Amino acid sequence: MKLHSFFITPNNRKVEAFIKHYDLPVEIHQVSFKDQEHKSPAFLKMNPMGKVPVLEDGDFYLPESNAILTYLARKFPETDSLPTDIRGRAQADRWLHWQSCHLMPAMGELKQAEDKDFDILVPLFQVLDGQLAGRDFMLDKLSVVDFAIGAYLMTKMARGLDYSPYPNLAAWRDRVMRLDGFVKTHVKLPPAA
Ligand SMILES: N[C@@H](CCC(=O)N[C@@H](CS)C(=O)NCC(=O)O)C(=O)O
Repeated sequence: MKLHSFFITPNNRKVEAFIKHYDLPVEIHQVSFKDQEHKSPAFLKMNPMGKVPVLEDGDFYLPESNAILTYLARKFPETDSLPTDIRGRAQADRWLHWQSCHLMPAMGELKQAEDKDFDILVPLFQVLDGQLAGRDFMLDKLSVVDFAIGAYLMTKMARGLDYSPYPNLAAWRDRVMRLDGFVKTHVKLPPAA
């Protein structure tokens, strides 16, 4: 199995962190953005969107980071990282969709904005803080959801935010940052020239 990735972005890092955390037998191939490898005909056969990550499992190609996480969780059930009961699974899906539909667009908008108004994150952080009250992880125990959301709160921009008004979120973020998978995928970039 092979993951086509570009380590620096949260959608890729969440999958790389999951693979490394559970030491899964998945080769990680870093796509060359510089050479536009992700727009090549061979790559577009795997993902016509021309985006990473993509998981290659034999003749099966799967784009979309959260779909990859749940596929890997089911392929390797020993990770015990995705609930199997109908309601638990629905809650996992709910938070994965929340990450793609609410957290990612807000973070993306902020990244582009010249005058950064971080207030856009307040309702989202309040929701996370509420969910994490009395819980160590988003779904009580470690799951794909912690990887999906965690990666977004470890970007360069997210590292500069003040989490002190959200104590449950702050404690969870510290906990998740210390997971093996995130430690192993932490990249220190040189300061911009
Ligand atoms: N919803 C997709 C987003 C994938 C995505 O936007 N990938 C970006 C990197 S995070 C990419 O490949 N950008 C290169 C491009 O669009 O040319 C996912 O969760 O995997």
